[in-house]
Amino acid sequence: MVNIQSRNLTSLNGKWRVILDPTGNGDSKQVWQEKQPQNKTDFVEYSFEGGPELQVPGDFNSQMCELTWFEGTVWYKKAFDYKVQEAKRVFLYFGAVNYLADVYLNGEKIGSHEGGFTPFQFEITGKVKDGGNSLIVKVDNRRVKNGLPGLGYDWMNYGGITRDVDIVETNKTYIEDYLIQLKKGSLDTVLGSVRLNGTQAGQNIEIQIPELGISYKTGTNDNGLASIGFSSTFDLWSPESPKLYKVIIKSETDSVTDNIGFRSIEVQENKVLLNKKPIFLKAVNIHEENPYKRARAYSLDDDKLLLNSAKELGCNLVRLAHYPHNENMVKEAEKMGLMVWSEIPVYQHIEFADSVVPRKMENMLQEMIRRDKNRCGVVIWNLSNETYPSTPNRTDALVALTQTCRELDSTRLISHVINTQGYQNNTVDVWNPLYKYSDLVAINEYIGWYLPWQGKPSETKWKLVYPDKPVFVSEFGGEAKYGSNDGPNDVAAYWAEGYQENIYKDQIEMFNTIPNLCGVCPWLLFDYRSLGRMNQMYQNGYNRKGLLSENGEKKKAWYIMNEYYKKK
Ligand code: GCB
Repeated sequence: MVNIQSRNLTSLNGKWRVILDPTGNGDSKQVWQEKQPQNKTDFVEYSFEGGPELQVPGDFNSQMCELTWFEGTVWYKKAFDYKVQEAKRVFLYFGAVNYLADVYLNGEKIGSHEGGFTPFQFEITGKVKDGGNSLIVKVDNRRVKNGLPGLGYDWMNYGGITRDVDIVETNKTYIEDYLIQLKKGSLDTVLGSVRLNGTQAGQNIEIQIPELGISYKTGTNDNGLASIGFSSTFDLWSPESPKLYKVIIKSETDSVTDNIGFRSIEVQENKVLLNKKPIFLKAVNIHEENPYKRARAYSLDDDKLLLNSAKELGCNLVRLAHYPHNENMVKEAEKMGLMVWSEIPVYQHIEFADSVVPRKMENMLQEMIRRDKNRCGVVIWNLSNETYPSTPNRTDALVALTQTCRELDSTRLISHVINTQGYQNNTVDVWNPLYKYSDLVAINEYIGWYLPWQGKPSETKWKLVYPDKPVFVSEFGGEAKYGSNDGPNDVAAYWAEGYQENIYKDQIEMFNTIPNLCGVCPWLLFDYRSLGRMNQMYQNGYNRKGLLSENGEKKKAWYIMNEYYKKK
């Protein structure tokens, strides 16, 4: 895999021709061969010519009214010119395609990918031609029973080539990967690695951080791998001072530049410590949707809209739910001083009994970590959300995944989000086998919305199975339609702003009762599209738990949360 950071990219973004294929016939007709009739008696029953065009990147649902609710196959085609350079290797990079992608170049299949939210690439050296080329991508966003996510989820299934497509050129031996982050628990020692790909495996390597006068030299072994370790005095990255340094990674045949920050994140004595100091995580949940465009967010402008609102709310962390968001989102959050919670779509209805599921989870985890492991802003890898019941299949698979995650990256916190805690006699009973393996006890609870309060919020009792771990309320809230007023005599009614506001007031009272509370995270920033939400009066295909409406209007609960964060 090429790390595309700072490389010269040839963008294939723009208009692509498409064939909509709701019947799934394109495979049997072998659409990717792009046969052209040679004479009038040649029968070819497909053609990209004459068909519609779609913008890439972008979800297809928001681009054509025929596709609004579509879950199925769309064939995409891009014709492009290319100049082959003998000395170069060439890769075709996709930021993300939701959900399955089959990729064909000049009539030949070059690969497939499963998973809607992580990047993938194929080497096309020797396959891309001098002059005209034709790239065809079959995109299928149908829900898959043994997919991630599975069949049921509470967000809009935006399909298509939703992120950038680029051609990346490298030298014959190139810097395939690097890790440059502080060692776990250290404020001054960098521990990492550089990996080369190509025939010239043994090379001199230099890491430069000009601002700090660092020029660290090492070399790769016969497998192209070098370990890195050096110390310095860094201006540490934090929400108040999100300092990033220009870092240059050089080999004899390649050079890559990145902007990297240095910080430590750990859990000690029931607390989350950032740079060795306790920090309260003032978070908000965000879906990757531009509410104004009613479309999948992908551009820097989309990302800024979401992140600026999180900042305005008073947050220092964003939970990017429920899948890895686009890379700009993570980079921009880091620049703005927002810590990032990143997660894979292991969400609710996962088919753990199917033996392919653990492999898929691990692939996605690797792809997420691979992309963002140098982003110091990312402080938490979350590996699952609301997986129940606690069957042995589920627990074994997620414990194994946690171990893999620790092997891939031991520097960040790891969590699993649970929502099956008990709640009786005003006592919350927090347990789950996965908490043993998590750094945080992350709880989703919707008291006041899906279930009634059982006593005064300020008198809530807590039974914690791991009293030595920090507790994070990763979701809470309730729905309100902006502008919907309370019932007669000011009695707040379901869906009214006042009702949601009361939930927030009660929740905040309850937060004071939670031992080891290290942060809270309302569900969520903006109202968002979710077709399973069927109350036509108030929801109409929207989950209305936003603190902001889909038009950006602030609901009453926004102000309650904003005040809470100001005081924290
Ligand atoms: C949850 C899920 C979140 C849902 C939310 C809700 O527990 O994690 O994805 O959308 O509840 O609105 O019910």
